Amino acid sequence: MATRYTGLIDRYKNRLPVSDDTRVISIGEGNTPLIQLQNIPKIIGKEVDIYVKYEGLNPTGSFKDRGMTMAVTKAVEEGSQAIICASTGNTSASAAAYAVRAGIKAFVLIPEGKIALGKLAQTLMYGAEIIEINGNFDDGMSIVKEIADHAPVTIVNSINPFRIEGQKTAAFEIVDELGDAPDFHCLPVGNAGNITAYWKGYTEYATDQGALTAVATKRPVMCGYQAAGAAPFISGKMVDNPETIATAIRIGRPQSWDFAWAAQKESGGWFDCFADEKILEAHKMLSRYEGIFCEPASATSLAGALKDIASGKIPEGSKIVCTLTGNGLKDPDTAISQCKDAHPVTIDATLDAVKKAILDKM
Ligand code: AN7
Repeated sequence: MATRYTGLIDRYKNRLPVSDDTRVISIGEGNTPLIQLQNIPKIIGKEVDIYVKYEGLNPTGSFKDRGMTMAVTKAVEEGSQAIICASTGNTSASAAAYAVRAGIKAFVLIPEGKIALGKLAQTLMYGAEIIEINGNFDDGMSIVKEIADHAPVTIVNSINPFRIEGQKTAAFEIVDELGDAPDFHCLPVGNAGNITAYWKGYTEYATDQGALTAVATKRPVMCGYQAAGAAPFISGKMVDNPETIATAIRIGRPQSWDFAWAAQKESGGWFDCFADEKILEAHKMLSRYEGIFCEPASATSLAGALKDIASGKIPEGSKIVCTLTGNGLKDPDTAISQCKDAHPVTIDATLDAVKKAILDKM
């Protein structure tokens, strides 16, 4: 029997709002690696079992593809000819790609000068209609929420419930691989769609909603981590001028505010926030100690896990999953600026010179 993987909608169609007649818009998203960390637990000297869900290996390099396959599939099913989103970069890249696949138009509102280079490159290549605004993500989001009354476009931000449906499959994959839910699930929080989606996925698997039988005996404690300059879940109120080097989560007015609080409360979890330096430290640790290159915002999940493991809030013996939401290649500028300690050498193209260069470094 052929086993070609054809995307998360095909894999989880029993638990998603599609029928046999639905034309599925897929680029093979999902099925991303759940990688067990080997070196970082030794370095921190704690008995913990940490996995990272490496969402940077989705077709456009971020977890957004999970929600986008579902949102664009439904938009097309409903006869939509165009989609729109506000974005800090990853949603726009994903929307642009899935619009191409569907043969419809994508409009993306992005904050001028605040999009990581790789995300801009992708969105340009996919041929989306890019609208740069003199404002931040939250400004774009508030316009997008009104635009559907004025133009024939479908919103594909995570306020579109089909986005959450698609993204919940990441929790399914984790439980399917581990055999049960982990004890703790750590993730970066920006607009708060993803924490909402994971909680929905874990809940469905633990409570036998959907077409299949319950596969998880429990749900994890949900830990949501933000950048200190963009941390409305820590201050308990919306933030007007969010700032962080982790531009993906430079968001002050999360749309899934109530859902995220529900996930935190129902799971017995918590929110915390980190200075940019701490986020970048975790970003570099993943590359230097595990060979895993994620984008800065993604590393917020590990920064949080490490702090809470060190304090004992996450006890030894725990099984922990950290979502790494996007690929490191998304933000080459921040990556390069993180590597001032690297000293590439330029030498003559001769055997002797190369030999000397190697022996000098041994
Ligand atoms: C790498 O692309 O909001 O809490 O417009 O790109 O579900 O918003 C991106 C969000 C974490 C936060 N990590 O997830 C956008 C956008 C990365 C991200 C988040 C984002 P949510």
